[in-house]
Amino acid sequence: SSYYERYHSLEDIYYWINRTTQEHPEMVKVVLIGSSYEKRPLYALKVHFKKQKQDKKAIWIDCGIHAREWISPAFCMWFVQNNRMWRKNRSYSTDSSCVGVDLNRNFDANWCTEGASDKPCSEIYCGAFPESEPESEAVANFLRSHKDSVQLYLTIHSYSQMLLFPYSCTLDEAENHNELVSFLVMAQEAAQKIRRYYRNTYKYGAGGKTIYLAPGGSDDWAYNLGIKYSFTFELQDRGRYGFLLPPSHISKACNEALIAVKTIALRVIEKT
Ligand code: 0X9
Ligand code: ZN
Repeated sequence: SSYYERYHSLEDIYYWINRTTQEHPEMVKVVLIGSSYEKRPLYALKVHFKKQKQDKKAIWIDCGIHAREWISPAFCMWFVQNNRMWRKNRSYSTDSSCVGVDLNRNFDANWCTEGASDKPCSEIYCGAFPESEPESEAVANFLRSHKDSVQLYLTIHSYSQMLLFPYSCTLDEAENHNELVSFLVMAQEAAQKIRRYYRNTYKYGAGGKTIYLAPGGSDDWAYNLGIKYSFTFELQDRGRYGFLLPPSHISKACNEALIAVKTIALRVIEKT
């Protein structure tokens, strides 16, 4: 069971309060509001779910007024716990209280067209302009300055078990037909190896046609930059656990991805 599916001693909870505030100083603040009859500190955690300039409206929740009701403090910890399903980065925009840009919509490849959103609250928010985010800018800068040596660009995501290649930012095929054919051949060979060695199925194809239109992705951007071979890997699984893939599945998921990387890399070496 996870940390939050167990009951914790007071000492543990003090430690947890400390760790949580240190890990997320912008979101969680600790306020000492007094002490118990036995002189133990009473802390309030001030949680900001959105950007706020001053103190705005708030909810008070207390847990554990009755000592034997252990589920009550467990709920307070559960409540504060971060959103495991968060997708975007953590940037604040000036004109919205919603947090985060989808970094895989923030690259300069048909930026913010169909398949992305200009609404800051969207899960696929493209940001204010291409490379507006420090994370995408850093990756783009590095690749720009190393584009002559980087022969193969791989970006690893989950889930759905797919090997995708350009384009995702348009339904048009990659302009060079020969390149398109080599993408298909490489992905097919990689998927066949995964099937043979790990008995697992991976789909493959151009992103836009295989899953959906998604402009502003790093793979398309890198390909347009001149890195000839560019793939998005969507690792395990196909939806049973989804983003919550259990640790016991890590080694198989990684080994099958590794065989795909090796297969594709070997082909790239042959061609260059
Ligand atoms: O939508 C995405 O960014 C990727 N799928 S995910 O479920 N991991 O979010 C697919 C990316 C495919 N490539 C591009 N959109 N460029
Ligand atoms: Zn992803």
